Amino acid sequence: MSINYSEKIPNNVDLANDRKLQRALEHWQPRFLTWWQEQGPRDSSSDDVYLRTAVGVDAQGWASYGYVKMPDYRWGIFLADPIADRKIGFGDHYGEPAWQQVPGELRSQFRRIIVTQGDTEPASVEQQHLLGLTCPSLYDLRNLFQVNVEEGRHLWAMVYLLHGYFGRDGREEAEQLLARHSGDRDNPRILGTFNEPISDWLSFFMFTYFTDRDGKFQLKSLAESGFDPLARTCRFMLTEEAHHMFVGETGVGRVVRRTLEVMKELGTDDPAAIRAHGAVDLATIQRYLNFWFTSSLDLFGSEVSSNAASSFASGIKGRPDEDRYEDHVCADATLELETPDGTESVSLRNAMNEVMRDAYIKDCEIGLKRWNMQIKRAGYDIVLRLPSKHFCRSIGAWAGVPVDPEGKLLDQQDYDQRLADWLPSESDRAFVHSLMQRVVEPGKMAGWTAPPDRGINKHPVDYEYVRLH
Ligand code: BYC
Ligand code: FE
Ligand code: FE
Repeated sequence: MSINYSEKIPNNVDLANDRKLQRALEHWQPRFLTWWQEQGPRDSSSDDVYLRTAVGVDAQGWASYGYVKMPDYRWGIFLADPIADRKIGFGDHYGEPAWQQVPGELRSQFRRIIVTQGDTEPASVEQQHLLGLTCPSLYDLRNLFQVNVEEGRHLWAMVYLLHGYFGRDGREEAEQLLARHSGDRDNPRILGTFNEPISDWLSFFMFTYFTDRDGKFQLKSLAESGFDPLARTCRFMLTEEAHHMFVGETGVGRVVRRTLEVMKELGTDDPAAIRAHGAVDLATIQRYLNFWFTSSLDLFGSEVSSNAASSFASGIKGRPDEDRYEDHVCADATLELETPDGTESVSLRNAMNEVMRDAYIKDCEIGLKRWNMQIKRAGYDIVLRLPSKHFCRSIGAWAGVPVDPEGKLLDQQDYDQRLADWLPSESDRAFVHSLMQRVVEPGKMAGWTAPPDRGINKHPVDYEYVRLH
């Protein structure tokens, strides 16, 4: 089905033939726009931004480019095409037809997961609210705004499900999605990472590399869901997600490249000298990486989780790329799990969060390899590393356990003393903040980052990606 852009809410779900749902969503729409004006990118509403908008879900349709003022962006509801006779691919209902409605007995579990997913999307926009004011280039500013409008659309995707399939409860949850705010003391966002400030661009690049990648894995596992509208919506969201992680991978890579240039120019790897020259030393980059990676590991939940087991058993949430596994039921399988008290054998269903976390960690390694290749080619013997998955955890079996980045258990006192070597200190943050100066001349880059290899949609790097007003 093609997307009807003459409607208030572009969609490929035949909204025009469901007047009640259409009215409910049109009622929510102005609230979303008010939220966007208040919590979205600051002072950006009259800028013309070179953005990609989805005009169809097929290979050609989903990436149509042009200048848009963000409040006029066409946030729409798009589901990937249905798969005929789709069957549930895992758990106790393996092989049964996928559901077009939410089974009554699974309603509250589905609602909780959809709300949690939906909550992260506007949260990230709130976290990035002020970043535009200190953009390192117009190219980066445009990418920030692209990520922001798409996270806004991801919120729409979840609100559509809440309104369409969860009645009054769903409508109430949709209101709450605009009422909670990132970092709000009284009414914060649901998951930890989404209450952390993203007040500098190094954090933004780490967040889009590590935290959007949690998004990729959670969406992949929900794309397996027995509830077909959820699966289809997540499949389409994943096509957009790739760009967010691209922004993170190339963003960190460019910071590293600039640091290497400065190291070469100065003939030293002394952090103080590099900083004095306006670049970020590799040790600081490593500390930022440690922070965002470990915070994102917590997003997978506890190693042993009855929630995870019941989501898998009942067909709510599968494993990312479920068809790569042989056993889709996992009734008797077990997993050896490392806990602070030694190795424990647990039922695989209970360990699904850990299975996902391990797949995620493997995926995280790819960017590190690329960044390290640059460092090696520049002739330096320094390696960026992912810390142990037990380091600095706040959720699960390792929460609060004093483990160093190599995974070694330490005395609490020892650990506390060395933490500043491993995580960004106040002075690291103050230094990184001091670099954040706005650069908006087309093609110009802030001194702490290298330019990208190429521009967007075949345009040159010095294209006027945002026309500021
Ligand atoms: N912080 O059994 P447990 C994205 C809660 S990112 C705070 O261990 P479970 C995006 C948990 O909610 C993808 N609380 O875990 C990225 C539960 O609370 P209740 C987001 C946490 O339930 C960038 C309790 O602890 N999508 O899209 O198996 C930009 C015990 O839970 C945390 C999803 O997460 C935490 N880190 O799994 C924009 C998918 N971890 O219910 C967007 C939907 C756990 O007892 N969510 N808790 O009050 C889920 O599937 C699951 O809720 C979780 C947790 C994987 C998050
Ligand atoms: Fe998203
Ligand atoms: Fe994203």
